[in-house]
Amino acid sequence: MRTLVLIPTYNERDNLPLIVRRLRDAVPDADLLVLDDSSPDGTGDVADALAAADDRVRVLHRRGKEGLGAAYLAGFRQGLAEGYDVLVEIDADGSHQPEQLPSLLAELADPDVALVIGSRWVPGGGIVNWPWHRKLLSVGGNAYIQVMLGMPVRDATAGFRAYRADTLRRIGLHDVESLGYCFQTDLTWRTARAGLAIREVPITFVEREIGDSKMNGDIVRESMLRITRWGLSHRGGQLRALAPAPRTERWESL
Ligand SMILES: Nc1nc2c(ncn2[C@@H]2O[C@H](COP(=O)(O)OP(=O)(O)OP(=O)(O)O)[C@@H](O)[C@H]2O)c(=O)[nH]1
Ligand SMILES: [Mg+2]
Repeated sequence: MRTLVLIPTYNERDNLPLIVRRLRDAVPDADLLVLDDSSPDGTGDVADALAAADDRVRVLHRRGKEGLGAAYLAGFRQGLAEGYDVLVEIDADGSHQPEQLPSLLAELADPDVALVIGSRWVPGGGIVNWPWHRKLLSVGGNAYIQVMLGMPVRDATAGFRAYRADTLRRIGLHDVESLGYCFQTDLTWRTARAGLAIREVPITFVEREIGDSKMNGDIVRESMLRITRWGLSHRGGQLRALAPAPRTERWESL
């Protein structure tokens, strides 16, 4: 399967060479596409140098910081146009370990599987070096998603994933509005609603050692708002389906 690994970057100058080297070792047959939002720290130049030294590495330079979702959408568009079979998402900061990517890709060998998520919250998965408040945010966020959307997924916010290209074509990307990390939940929800199979494999998430997090209050608020909206519409639909048919319809059928 032709595989394209998408690596979004914003100020990851020191992390990018490390993740690219680890990916080239772990999945030598995959192509890599760096999605850089004109990082002020010069990550784009570092990416260009890596691309110049290796035919399998390319860079998509974007105008400015537009959020993780927008960067991935641009990468998906390019990967689908180029005919890749599998599109992978991975953070540039070392939190997702390239050495665990083959175990995600192995699950896609089953043609019924549409999306594989590297999960922190299935048996065998875990987190190294996260402070308690980040764990709480992840556990709480996933619990809220369960209550509102009822998806059979333990780690719907996870950003280490492998999509079958067909899945992205089927779920429709033209009207995705999520900008921040909510993008991950959004696409998980679309995949589940399309009736496609999602599988989770355990991963160990390692907190970044170099550079700064881009997580902020706006990102959390966007997730809360959108998930609440999707949940109300979903649960409302379930309630309407349970309600008895209106009287007039019963008279008509007499
Ligand atoms: N192109 C692009 N990449 C982004 C943007 N925001 C975040 N990223 C990248 O997305 C990945 C995840 O972002 P992080 O800042 O590590 O967020 P996080 O993993 O939730 O936070 P930490 O655990 O603190 O690292 C990293 O590779 C970032 O460089 C963005 O607006 N545009
Ligand atoms: Mg990170």
